[in-house]
Amino acid sequence: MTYENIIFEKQGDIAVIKFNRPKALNAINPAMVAETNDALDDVEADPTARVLILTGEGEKAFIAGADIAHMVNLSPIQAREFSRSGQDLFFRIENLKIPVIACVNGFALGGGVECAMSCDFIYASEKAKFGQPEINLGVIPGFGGTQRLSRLVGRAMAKELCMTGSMIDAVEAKAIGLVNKVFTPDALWDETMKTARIMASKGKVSLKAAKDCINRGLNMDLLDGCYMESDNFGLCMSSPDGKEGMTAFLEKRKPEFTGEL
Ligand code: DAK
Repeated sequence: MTYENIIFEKQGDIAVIKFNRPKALNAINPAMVAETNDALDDVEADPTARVLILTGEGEKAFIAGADIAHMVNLSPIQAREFSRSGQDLFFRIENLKIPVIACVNGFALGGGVECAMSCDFIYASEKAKFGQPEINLGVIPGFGGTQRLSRLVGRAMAKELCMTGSMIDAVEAKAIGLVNKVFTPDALWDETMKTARIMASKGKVSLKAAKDCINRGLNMDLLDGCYMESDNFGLCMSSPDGKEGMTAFLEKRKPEFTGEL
């Protein structure tokens, strides 16, 4: 597939998807959803891809939301389909078998912040702005925002953001737990890559197990979550990388994780 709405590349074992409609501040349209799904097929099929980074092309935006020009004329059935296609994509990102970092370089609004929240965590530029402005358009978030935002920042803060449509800057986004770290615009990419490389050097099975346990455990009670953790712990122990990690420690050397299953 030739991509027109994203740029997809590999930098060593790090896969990168850049949303690429800078003239429309990278607003999400159906073609961008389809291309991103296609790139994710490649990422999933590529055993050498260890971490995925999502970011926006251009200096202004990560994603400024769903494409309003596309949405304005949708029938209710088409709107539901569009909403489902975005939700399915974001579930796919959330459950991807490798870690995903959102590198938010500018506006992350509406579908943009919803996309970022489906990643494992968010790094942001000092210039980034976050918000769920759908209320200003007479609608509500349609790509999971009411659900993921409330789980991340709590229901009162999620309500304030969804019910006022106000934007917050990166420092405030960090203060409420939406963003992990904030960097100068110049440092953002290098710092994101640095963290991606750290994760890429770890064992594949244990990365996936940590991701699954935290994602799925949040929807369980503590006891069931801890039982799930025990099962995953056992799985990691029996993986080649688990054996290598512990053997390397005892032999006082650096582990060499191969990602072998
Ligand atoms: N859609 C389409 N075009 C957009 C866009 C968007 N979300 N955001 C920006 N653009 C376009 C602008 O129209 C403009 O195009 P031209 O006029 O140059 O052709 C270009 O990008 C540059 O934008 P501005 O000139 O406005 O740039 P400024 O720096 O002055 O302002 C801004 C930047 C981000 C504050 C402003 O562009 C803005 O407010 N944008 C809209 C942000 C927004 O409301 N985002 C949320 C979109 S709604 C659902 C499914 C999904 C959703 C809801 C329901 N169902 C189907 C039920 C999700 C909804 C959303 O995400």
